[in-house]
Amino acid sequence: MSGPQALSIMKQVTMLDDITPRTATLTRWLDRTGDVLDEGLALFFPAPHSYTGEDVIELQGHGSPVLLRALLERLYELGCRPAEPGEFTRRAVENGNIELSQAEAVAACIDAATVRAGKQALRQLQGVFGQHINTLMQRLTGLVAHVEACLDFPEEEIPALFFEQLSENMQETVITPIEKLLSTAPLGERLFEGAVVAIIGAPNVGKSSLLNTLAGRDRAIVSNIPGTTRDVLEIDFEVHGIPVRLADTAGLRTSDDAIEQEGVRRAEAAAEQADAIIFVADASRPDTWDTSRNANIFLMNKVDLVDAVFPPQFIPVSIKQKTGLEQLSDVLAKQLGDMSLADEGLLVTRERHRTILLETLSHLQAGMSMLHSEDQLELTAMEWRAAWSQLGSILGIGDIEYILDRVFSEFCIGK
Ligand SMILES: Nc1nc2c(ncn2[C@@H]2O[C@H](COP(=O)(O)OP(=O)(O)O)[C@@H](O)[C@H]2O)c(=O)[nH]1
Ligand SMILES: [Mg+2]
Repeated sequence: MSGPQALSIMKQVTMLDDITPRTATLTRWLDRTGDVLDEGLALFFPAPHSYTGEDVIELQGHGSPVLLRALLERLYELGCRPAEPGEFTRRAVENGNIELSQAEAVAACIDAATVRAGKQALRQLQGVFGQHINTLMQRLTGLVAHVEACLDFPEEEIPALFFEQLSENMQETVITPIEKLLSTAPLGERLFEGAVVAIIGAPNVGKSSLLNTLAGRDRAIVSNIPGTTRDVLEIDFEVHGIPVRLADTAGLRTSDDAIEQEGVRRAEAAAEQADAIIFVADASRPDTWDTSRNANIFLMNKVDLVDAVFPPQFIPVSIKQKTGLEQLSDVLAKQLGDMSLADEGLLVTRERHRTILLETLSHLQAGMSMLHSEDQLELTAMEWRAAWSQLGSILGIGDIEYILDRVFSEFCIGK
């Protein structure tokens, strides 16, 4: 519970007269007739040093959904209402406890599917990303101030070097850093949204074996009978900390069997929607070495069988002997946007941020393109101010209601 009445409602439902702040207190909560609903812990975080910045009460029960519902009913009677999705975090933003990109990081921490994603979310929660945006905004403010100064004193002669220096400064201290930030978006977004990878290839080349190996367990049926896999089978795993949904498919071939035909159709559909496609060939069967396939990664499997010379784009592996699989992971991670970033402090992890940064860039560049004569200075200043507002919306500065609604609609309830 969060809000000015949280404490008094807690006292009514638990019959506690008082509670020590930030100390777990064993208590019971009661229904309307005074019957005990459950026994558990009560915690009180007084304003302003709480998550939301308001008085916050936590009641920790045994977790039976039925008893929890009964407790909620009682709390509603006493004046509570269910929180909107993300409302606790929203209040934290509105009360100035955290800025908006930190609030988004809370959602990311909850959603993180891999340790690497979790670490990235935590950095954002600690405000590293927000601070960087803040620095860019400050630099931008300084540069806009230069332009405005010229506008305010039109009678002053503008030195010839002025435009050149200004645009150089803008490029180096604002535009280039934003471009650099944007280049991290493919990885950053993948870390949280995950990637879909499809395995395709002729029947019997080892597609299902590959899925099982990457999954670390026998998920797909492997056999030497071509046409064993007939449906699309998916497993979740991770490469270099990037969550991946891997789809094993039916072997691509013409078949009279109606079910297998449908399997091939589904295989093609899965490949179309994938972020990356792994095409598998069989080293002992040159008829499977189809280099014209639309794929991102070409694997030559079963190199344990023959010592063949094959087209250079193929990565040699033997799933049976587990050789070459590390190289496959590296290539796959790279394909999914991974770059060996020494410092992952600054990744763009959300589509909202990417869109804003792109918009910011286009305003900055529009301003740059008009930065050669005095009569268009006004327009440059306008574009750059627009860029500043864009950046501000990452942190929640600007049309706050609109931005908050958009961000918190993605939250789960109760956070
Ligand atoms: N020698 C050898 N056999 C393999 C290798 N990988 C898979 N196989 C065998 O190839 C056959 C077909 O494998 P499977 O994964 O079902 O192929 P799929 O039809 O492409 O899914 C099975 O008998 C596997 O044991 C490998 O690296 N070396
Ligand atoms: Mg198969």
